[in-house]
Amino acid sequence: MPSLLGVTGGAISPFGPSRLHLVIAGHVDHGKSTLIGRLLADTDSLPEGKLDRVRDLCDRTAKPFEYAFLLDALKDERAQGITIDVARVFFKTARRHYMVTDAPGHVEFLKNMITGAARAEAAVLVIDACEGVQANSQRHATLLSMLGIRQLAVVVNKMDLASYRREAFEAVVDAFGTFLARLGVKAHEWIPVAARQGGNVVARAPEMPWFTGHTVLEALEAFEPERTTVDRPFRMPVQDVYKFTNEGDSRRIIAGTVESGRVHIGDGLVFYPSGKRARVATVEAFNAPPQSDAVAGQTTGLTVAPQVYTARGELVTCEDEPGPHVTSRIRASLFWLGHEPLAGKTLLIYPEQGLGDTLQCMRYAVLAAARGARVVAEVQPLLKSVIAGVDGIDEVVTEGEPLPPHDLRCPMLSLPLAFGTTLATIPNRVPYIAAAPERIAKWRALMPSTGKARVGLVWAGNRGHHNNRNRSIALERLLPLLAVPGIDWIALQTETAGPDRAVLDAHPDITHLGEALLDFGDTAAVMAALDLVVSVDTASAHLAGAMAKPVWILLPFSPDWRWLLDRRDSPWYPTARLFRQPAPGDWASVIAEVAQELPGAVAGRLSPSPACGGG
Ligand SMILES: Nc1nc2c(ncn2[C@@H]2O[C@H](COP(=O)(O)OP(=O)(O)OP(=O)(O)O)[C@@H](O)[C@H]2O)c(=O)[nH]1
Ligand SMILES: [Mg+2]
Repeated sequence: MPSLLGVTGGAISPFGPSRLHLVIAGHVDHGKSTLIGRLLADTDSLPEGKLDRVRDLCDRTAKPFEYAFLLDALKDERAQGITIDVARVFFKTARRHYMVTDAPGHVEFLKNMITGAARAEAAVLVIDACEGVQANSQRHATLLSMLGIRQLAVVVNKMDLASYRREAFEAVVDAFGTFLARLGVKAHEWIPVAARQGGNVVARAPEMPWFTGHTVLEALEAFEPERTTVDRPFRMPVQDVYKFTNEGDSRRIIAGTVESGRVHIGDGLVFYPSGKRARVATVEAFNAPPQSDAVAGQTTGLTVAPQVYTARGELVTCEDEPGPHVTSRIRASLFWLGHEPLAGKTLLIYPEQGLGDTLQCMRYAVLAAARGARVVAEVQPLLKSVIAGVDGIDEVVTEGEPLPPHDLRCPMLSLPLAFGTTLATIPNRVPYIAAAPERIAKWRALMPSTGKARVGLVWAGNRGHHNNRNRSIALERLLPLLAVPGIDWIALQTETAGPDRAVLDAHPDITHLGEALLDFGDTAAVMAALDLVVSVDTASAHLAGAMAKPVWILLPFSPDWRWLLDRRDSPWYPTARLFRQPAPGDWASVIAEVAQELPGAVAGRLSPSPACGGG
């Protein structure tokens, strides 16, 4: 007996009490509709003949069969293989009924996704094992958490394309787990799936014997439905008060819709915020005899005794149930993009990307302060000591610490947008970061004091960065620079491994301070005593630029957006010089150019900015 109640783009079918509303979200094409189609097919939930009809249609139109066609009913959806509007499907198991919302994954249909997810009690987020975490995987997770959906299973789909390898699954778990942790969300389940083939949807996938967790269906069965609104305390906002006088009628009816709970004749009521009290005398209904009670969802009218004066806007509650929280102040932190005045407000700025981005965007703190804001900066732990002294910042917290109260919030990389920055108006007064004097003294004592120019060297970025392969250089390739006379080289690289380590061991003439640097406060203190920093595109380059240190930045052919194209200088950092690869992968030309420029530069002894501590 088919248990599919309907496949609709709109109306919800009414269920009995045991039901769960689920939303399937995730990036475009990661297989959401396919997962649901497979779930329906494998639980025998499709109407008689439906699967055959869709297969038939595909044959006749010479299209490969897609399980998604069971959901994607619009002509454009099938033609383009994309979900545009949400579709709702219903199926049931022995345990309960499910309403499943299939959300579109394309960014253009984000608002449809929000509408579809708004009432869900649990979510499944689908991620393609090969494509990994994409923009809308993150957006959807953020929106689900904002909608208050706390039950989440993450499906890593298309495992067949990843040869069912455990490492492919675990890479997604790692990457997305880190993202979710930052949102304060914990997934209940992580499931490797091949939706098209059906592996781990309802039946176990024999190709993945290493996975012993729940299948998708088992995970759904483990979700808990939210308490229904009838189980909650009684709440009815007063919509109006009707007074009838016809034929001696003296009723004064308090009308409204019951938002939650239940009320009976005789119940004691409390009105908020006035605090007035009365008892229910009658429960009225329009064109129907009086009732004995009213429940959530019902539009009703109450008469009370004794008669109290109440008006539209008050909230009716029951006296023996928990009352509402009454306040005249609402604490909210609003997303700020430059429109609201900042005077007298506390603005939280927080990181969303790498350390370099934080260092680069710190320049905006002083601008926010100039508009009258108290600025709280949330920063990565390695940056705390160096950011603490930045002008315009009143308080620094590290990621994960409790946030102080604030009125407005802006992610750091949105600060240029909030301040209307254009190429011509980039705020570039440097230095805006300085090293702490006591740290400078400590590190200066560890520097060579031969009278030669001191040049800092950073050859690799964060190994976790997706573009690290393109922006880092093996230390060995930089050895030609060591031949330039008149220079003491100071290696600032904090992590050194394998071949780089061997080069350092073979070159005691390089002072390697990197591994002793505990955080960027230490790096800043070392930089304060340098004449020049030569760095690949990583956080140290930003730090040197923010300290107004002469810094030469070695860039890949296709550089990060902030370095623009075809120019040797940076409008963000007046003391920076950019050395660009003339062709993809061509570090040899970059290194040759640096080697050629260095003698002249050190002969002139690039004088360090006095504000940075001197060398
Ligand atoms: N190889 C393989 N392909 C799959 C799998 N699951 C889905 N696909 C394919 O991926 C493509 C996209 O699948 P859909 O289910 O339409 O993806 P979606 O997430 O619903 O896409 P939107 O709703 O448009 O965001 C289709 O061609 C599917 O056949 C899988 O497990 N393995
Ligand atoms: Mg879809």
